Amino acid sequence: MKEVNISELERRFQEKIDNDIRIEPKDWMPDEYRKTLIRQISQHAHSEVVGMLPEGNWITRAPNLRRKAVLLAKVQDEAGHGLYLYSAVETLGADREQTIDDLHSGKAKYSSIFNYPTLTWADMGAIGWLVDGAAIMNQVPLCRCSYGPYARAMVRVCKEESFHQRQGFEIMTTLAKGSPEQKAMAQDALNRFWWPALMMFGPNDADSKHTQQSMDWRIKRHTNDELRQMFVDATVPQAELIGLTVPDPDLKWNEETGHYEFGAINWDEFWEVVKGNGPCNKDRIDTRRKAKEEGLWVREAAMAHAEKRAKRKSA
Ligand code: FAQ
Repeated sequence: MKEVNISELERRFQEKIDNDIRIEPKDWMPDEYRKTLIRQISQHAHSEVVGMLPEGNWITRAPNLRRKAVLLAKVQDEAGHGLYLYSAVETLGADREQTIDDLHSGKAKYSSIFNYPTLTWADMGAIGWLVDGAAIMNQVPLCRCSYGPYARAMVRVCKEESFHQRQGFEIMTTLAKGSPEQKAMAQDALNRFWWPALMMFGPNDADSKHTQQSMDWRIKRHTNDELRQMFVDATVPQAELIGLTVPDPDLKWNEETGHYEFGAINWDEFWEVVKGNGPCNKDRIDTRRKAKEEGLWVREAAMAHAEKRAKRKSA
């Protein structure tokens, strides 16, 4: 067989990327491309799984049966997203258990947003509307990501996130139209989740160490700031529609650019949360660790059952 040197492989790889031909698991890829994908997709998977916790706390306290059933379905969808994403990480040669252990040891990151507490029912509305809204803004372009398994997982994830966003907006609309106390609860949830939702998009472009390379590889199709701006432009009119106020005194429409200008993000707070010092970081990781420990007997029983069946089949 003809020997192909690395620079030729790299040239062919980049040519595929430039022509929007998907990279598949068995294709040659540079180590750094593989590493970047493992990092981003595993962080994304962890975010889905940790993201179940703030909402999971409200399943037993949902105000009626319909709300309970819908929230339960949403949280189950998030578990499903985690599973597709962990599978996508495995196609890159990463070990799923190791990836999860890295989350539990505090080595791996997950989205900053899930380290804030959910204090009232209105927070379920704010999370669906703002957090899923931000997730969709970020993830729709990922459906065109250059790595096939990630891009395909995103198609289904985005369909489900879209339902999640609508359920959140519907909760907020109902509360905003309700009693003065209910409207105040919705406003309070918006006040607490607005800025953390803007932080979800990651640091400003000038401070984002991975964006340029990820754009060159067509993993990311937009920069963090571009996506954040798209989110603000889409969401401010929604808040106005339901009579809520975005908690930003510097927010104003710029007629010339056709975009909203918004105030400064507290990046110190963001990095503190990312470093593990947010209000709920410790609680979230402890809960995940406990779930793994307490689920050990289920995994062992499933393995024993599978081994027994395999033995019976081969006998
Ligand atoms: N939180 O150079 P960049 C969801 C880290 S899913 C924590 O800009 P990149 C569904 C970043 O990892 C939400 N860390 O990095 C749901 C990097 O650290 P590293 C999750 C953050 O990768 C809804 C460093 O800062 N979505 O919500 C954050 O180019 C409701 C420098 O940053 C995804 O994961 C942050 N917010 O851009 C579930 C989408 N931002 O790795 C339940 C896929 C940045 O060097 C309920 N991911 N960092 O140690 C992405 O699009 C990208 O990875 C970004 C970051 C945009 C998150």
